[in-house]
Amino acid sequence: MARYRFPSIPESAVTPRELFRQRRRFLKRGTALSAAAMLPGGLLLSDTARAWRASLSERLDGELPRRELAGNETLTPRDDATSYNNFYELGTRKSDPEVYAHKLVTDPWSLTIDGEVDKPGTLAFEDVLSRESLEERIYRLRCVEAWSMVIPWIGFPLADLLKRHAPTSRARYVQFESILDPDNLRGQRSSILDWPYREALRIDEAMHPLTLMAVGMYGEVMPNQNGAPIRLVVPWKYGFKSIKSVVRITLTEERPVSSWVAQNPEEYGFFANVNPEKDHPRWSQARERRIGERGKRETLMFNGYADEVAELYAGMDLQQHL
Ligand SMILES: Nc1nc2c(c(=O)[nH]1)N[C@H]1C(S)=C(S)[C@@H](COP(=O)(O)O)O[C@H]1N2
Ligand SMILES: [Mo]
Repeated sequence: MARYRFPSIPESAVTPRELFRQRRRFLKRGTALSAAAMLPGGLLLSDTARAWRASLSERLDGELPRRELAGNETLTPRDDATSYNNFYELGTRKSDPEVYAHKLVTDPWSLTIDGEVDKPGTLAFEDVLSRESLEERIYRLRCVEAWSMVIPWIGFPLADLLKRHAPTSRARYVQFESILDPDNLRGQRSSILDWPYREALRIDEAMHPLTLMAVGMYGEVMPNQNGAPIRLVVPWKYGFKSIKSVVRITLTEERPVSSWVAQNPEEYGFFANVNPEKDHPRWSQARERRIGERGKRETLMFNGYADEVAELYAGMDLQQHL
């Protein structure tokens, strides 16, 4: 297997990051004046909630290694990336996730890692965070609906987390599960999907160095509408694979059935690799609308990550394996 290398791009090439920093400091000064642990609704944050938010935002203020992995394409404005979303638990309109973001309860949060691992466990989110080194990565995000963005994520490789739990030799797939909370998540009262939202990767895809668990974006803690407190980001696959608000990761021997495959296997495949040569049954995938731009862009094979990931699919017919 060829060795994977990040493209090396000078630090100076892209630096909107100082801008996020300044903005964050500004926001912090503002909130320091209000009662420290009060939420807008007058709810009090639990101690554990305060622990993970405070320690994460402190870490985000420090210098994080950063990698530009979107060919220096312009970042999508933060306001677009947080107001035009797919997060069906909060509603199906693009504006719903921002409007109902406060309905996603992220405090406290825990993450379970189980199945084919020698060291299963359920950890408080702050304990997951404290084990990992964070970095910033700029990736393209391409939705199956033919729109795209360029987003600066903050997170850590999924491989780092999985290795700590010692996958067994039988582990061939990794399944992810989102939060199930129909009392608060209005979308879960409708049956568009079989809840909780589930996704899965083959183990080699999950261990690939580009596969990220993201806990922030644009230099800040992950906004609820983007999948707080922790979500998957797989930049060479259609966006629906990048499952939000993950509560459980299960390693399996058999290939799991993800929510979209269960809903419509003709339209949504297990692999869901971005492929401009394979159209969706109802529309072309050859081009995409970059949010914030006029006109259309050509969609790139594997969303522009072919040099890094094409070898994972060597010998597979990509017209057949959706
Ligand atoms: N739990 C959950 N994860 C999800 C979704 C969802 O509805 N629920 N939508 C997916 C889709 S279709 C896309 S395109 C991306 C969108 O991520 P963003 O809103 O952060 O841009 O999230 C993915 N992850
Ligand atoms: Mo999507």
